[in-house]
Amino acid sequence: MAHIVIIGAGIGGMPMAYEMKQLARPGDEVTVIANTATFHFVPSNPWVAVNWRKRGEIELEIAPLLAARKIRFIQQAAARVHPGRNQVELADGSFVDYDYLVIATGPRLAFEEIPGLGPDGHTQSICHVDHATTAAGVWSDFIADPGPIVVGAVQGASCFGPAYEFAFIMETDLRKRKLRDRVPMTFVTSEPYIGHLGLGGVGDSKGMLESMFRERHIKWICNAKVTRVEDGKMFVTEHDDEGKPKKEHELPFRYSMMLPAFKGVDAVFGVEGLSNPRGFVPIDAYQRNPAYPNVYAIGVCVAIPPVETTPVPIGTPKTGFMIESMVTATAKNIRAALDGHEPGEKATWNAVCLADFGSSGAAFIALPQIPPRNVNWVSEGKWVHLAKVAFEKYFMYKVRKGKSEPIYEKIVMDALGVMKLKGR
Ligand code: FAD
Ligand code: DCQ
Repeated sequence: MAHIVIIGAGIGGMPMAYEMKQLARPGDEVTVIANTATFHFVPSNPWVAVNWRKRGEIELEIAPLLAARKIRFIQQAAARVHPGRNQVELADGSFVDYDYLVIATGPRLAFEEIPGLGPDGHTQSICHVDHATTAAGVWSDFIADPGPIVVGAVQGASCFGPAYEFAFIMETDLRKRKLRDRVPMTFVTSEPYIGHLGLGGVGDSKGMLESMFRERHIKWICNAKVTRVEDGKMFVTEHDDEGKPKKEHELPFRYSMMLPAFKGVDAVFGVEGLSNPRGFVPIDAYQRNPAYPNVYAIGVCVAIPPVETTPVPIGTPKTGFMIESMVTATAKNIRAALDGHEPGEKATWNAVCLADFGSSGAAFIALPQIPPRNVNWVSEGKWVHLAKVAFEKYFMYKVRKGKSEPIYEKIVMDALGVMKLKGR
């Protein structure tokens, strides 16, 4: 009988544990190692940061959920993966043996790459619920004494959607409070143009988001590198199309949230063959690490090349639908390996996403990720805001009930022509 170990209990890790348990043979053991007691629905962090959600509403205790499904839970950080000896070293110095390992650790937030960036410096973050909770307190103070906002994503970032979401969400909150007139807003991004999203744009995301920025009086700077942040001031170098410095900006702010670049977590960083120079885990078409084929990776910790070269380097986003597709493929491929078969399931790296803008939102489908595409669609409207709230409730329900993808989700997705698994 086999021991399947999953590191991480987030958007990828929890569904992975459920799907794996369901697909494993009766005697196989499934174990989750996570450094937190709670699961968080990360896409709702922007709402936490403006006090539209309390953190308790988007978090669930992991231990009882896993215990109810006979999945073992070790609440500790994985300190190091030793793929040569099929072991995970835990923070307390003990070791866990595995036959199959699934790495689902999400990003390490690389604030240290820019002096003054991040919650230990002078900008807020929404990437982790702890940060969003801190940001919510700072937002309350800001509301009492507003001033300029700088929001966006730094060089090397890959996750741009939440930066746009948060700009529009703050803007909506300020308008509701009749404070918008006191808050000049600037969007600073390493993308070559507004709406690139790390995807080379989706539909006319450039036109749509530029237009929304214009309508809401949000200025923008593209091809931007943030060189340093001081208390209340961001130093930004704007680059030309060749990637040469074009203009220096000193942007005063009273509130700032910037998406950092992501790296892989320390537990895999520098492990020969297991991770690339940024600490991301390379995988083959079947989610397996080429050097250690009994090690699989899913979610943000996976190495994916940029969609195209840009003047200021940026990465490609890994969104929820793609992650769920990786989960399903991995569970099926591990089951095939258990049965002594070759893997057969490939995830489809489609970007399907709901982005919330406070009272409206934008839905996009990019299929495949790299243009030109068969489906290249973006649509804006109030329905997306409502759909995102519904999706949050649905995902929380799914994690609470231990469900892997139910049939009606598949019907909706099939109807959209977005297949999670290739060739199905
Ligand atoms: P995570 O959900 O971050 O989970 C990682 C887990 O691993 C966590 O439980 C963490 O505690 C644990 N962990 C980390 N290191 C260790 C260790 N050493 N040992 C043990 N455990 C460890 N995508 C969408 O499709 N739609 C959206 O609307 C959307 N919004 C987003 C908003 C924000 C603010 C961000 C940052 C991302 C958003 N994404 C969205 C992208 C993506 O869906 C999320 O980043 C998602 O959380 C990634 O899932 P994951 O499982 O890879 O990582
Ligand atoms: O897992 C998802 C996730 O959480 C990480 C999101 O964040 C909110 C998502 O947006 C997934 C899968 C998504 C995509 C959800 C797409 C729903 C599409 C419904 C479209 C209905 C059209 C009629």
